[in-house]
Amino acid sequence: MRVAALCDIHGNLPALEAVLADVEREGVDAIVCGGDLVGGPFSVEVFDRLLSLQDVRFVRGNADRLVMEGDGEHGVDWSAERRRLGEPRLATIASWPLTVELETEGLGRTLFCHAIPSADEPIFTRITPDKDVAELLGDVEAKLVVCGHTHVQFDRQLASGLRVVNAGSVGVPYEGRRGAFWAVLGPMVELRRTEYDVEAAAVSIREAAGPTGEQHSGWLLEPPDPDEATAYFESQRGA
Ligand SMILES: [Mn+2]
Repeated sequence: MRVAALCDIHGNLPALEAVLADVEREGVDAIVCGGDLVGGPFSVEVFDRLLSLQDVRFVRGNADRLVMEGDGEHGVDWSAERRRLGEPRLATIASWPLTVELETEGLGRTLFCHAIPSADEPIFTRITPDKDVAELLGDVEAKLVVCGHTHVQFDRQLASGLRVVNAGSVGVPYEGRRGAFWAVLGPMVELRRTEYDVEAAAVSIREAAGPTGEQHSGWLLEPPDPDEATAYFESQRGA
């Protein structure tokens, strides 16, 4: 099958709608939502939109876990998020696994996770040494690992032969240019960027999300540089 990987949407509904239009044109067989659906202005709408689609699989990200737990950092009012989402949606989020494995056309066994297969927070980047990435990922029988979490796309092959792809972030990319970032798996790995009306999205996000909306809309209008984001994440590794 061919699969679209959509990670780190973070409640950005305008970005998701634009990506879903592209996904539809692409004619994939399934969507994997790679974690961190919530933690943003339109989490309820994003959740309901994705749950209304056929052939969507979910893995749980750290933000999805934090909203279940009802607290945490990242400048998000998690208790307000919990109230908006309500118990039935929270129960669904609680049921999401850390990994989903699918057989993708031309690429073989493909393991989807948010950060690493065994946990939703550890960080690695496109410049993390192979041996450190291999250690974090642990024993992987799949040929390809697809993750998100750090909001910077990459496609790399470890010395072991394992291919590791970061699909990037739909809702809060750190790519130094505007858009929504995602990936198509099968028969090739395609790192994709979808353009949408970021100016309009920034206005609606600022209005919807109060103080945190200011930060979120700022990230959209002036996207952080991927090299700077990568250097920052490297400095946080193991810290
Ligand atoms: Mn995350």
